[in-house]
Amino acid sequence: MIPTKEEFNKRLQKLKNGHKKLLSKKNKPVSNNYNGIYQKYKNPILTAAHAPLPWRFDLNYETNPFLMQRIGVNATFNSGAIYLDGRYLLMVRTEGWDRKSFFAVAESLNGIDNWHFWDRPVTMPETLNPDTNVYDIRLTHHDDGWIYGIFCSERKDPTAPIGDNSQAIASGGIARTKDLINWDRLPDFISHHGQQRNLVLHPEFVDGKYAFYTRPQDGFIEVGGGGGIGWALVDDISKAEAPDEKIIDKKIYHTIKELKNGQGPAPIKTEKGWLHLAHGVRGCAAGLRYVLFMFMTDLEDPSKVIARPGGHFMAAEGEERVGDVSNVVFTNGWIRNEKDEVFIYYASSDTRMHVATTTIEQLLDYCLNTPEDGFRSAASVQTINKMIDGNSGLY
Ligand code: M1P
Repeated sequence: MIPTKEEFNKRLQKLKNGHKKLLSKKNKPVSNNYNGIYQKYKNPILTAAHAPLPWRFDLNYETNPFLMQRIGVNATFNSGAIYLDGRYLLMVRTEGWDRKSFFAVAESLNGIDNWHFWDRPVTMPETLNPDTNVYDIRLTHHDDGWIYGIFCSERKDPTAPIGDNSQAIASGGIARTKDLINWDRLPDFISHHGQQRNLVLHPEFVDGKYAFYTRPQDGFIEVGGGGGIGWALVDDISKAEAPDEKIIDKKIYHTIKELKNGQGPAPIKTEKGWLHLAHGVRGCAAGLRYVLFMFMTDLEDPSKVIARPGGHFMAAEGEERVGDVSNVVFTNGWIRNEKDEVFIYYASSDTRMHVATTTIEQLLDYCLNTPEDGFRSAASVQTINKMIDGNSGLY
């Protein structure tokens, strides 16, 4: 039986109340995972259920008397981030039931809870060769005055054999804006070193040029001979082309970045150097395991690594471990506010968004005083013993 208008209105009210309750839910720090480095929070900050109701439901009784969800959001993850006029803004990779990702801006006043999406998703202009899928945007407020969005643009590989729908080509999409609403799309980044994902724009000119963190890869998933975090200087961002890419952080056997690694958000400038957050990937029987790690580069030469804390900075824990692509934490957005607090926006298992809070001081301490990876079990034991010796009489 078709519901009456009265029943429809009741269902709609219930839906609205539930959505409002979800969006206004307070978040609390997790109390049992102290590490002194950052603070995780109990609830994800954005899930598929946070997507506005008018994006998903036809709210007209005449055309949708069952109040059916006509369009679905599957996941809200890998978000770029920016702090603008005292507002914490995320540019969220929003994935529909149709598996297409698009960008949508969500806003919060405290960076932790009460996130709500702007009324409409972002209309990102296409190039003459339209993207099949766009995702993982990094936002950089550049010295030239523009806010750049650098993202992965994916298209089917035209050379794939007939019937092979798995081969794709990833390249770096570039767009710029002043308000996150109106975007100018520039030509895609041209790399001479294969495909590109995890392309990030450095916020300052270096030697008068635009500087990019790159991630050259031979294939779409397998990086082959590529796979490290690269560095490339570009003369003209309106036709960005990088003949040279130098690897500044390579993948290394038997580490958290054995298979591949990629720069996260644009680095943060401090008086002691640039703070970098990145992801490292290794393979195991359960598939690929993605964790976050940090490093620092020199203030004058951001391509020179000056600190390499060993091991992972963050890994998926508890419920974070399960999702569409399990055992993954990924970040492409963080925010430093005027109090030097840092909000790390990370996604778990390609499904939902979380926040972890820390400070510039803590991150510098972490990067400068965490032992480096010794690359052998015996070296790890030596490092622990050194710590135990130093702790003598203190415990
Ligand atoms: O599924 C995990 C991640 O895989 C890719 O990252 P990378 O290029 O480093 O392997 C991306 O598709 C990313 O969006 C995804 O979260």
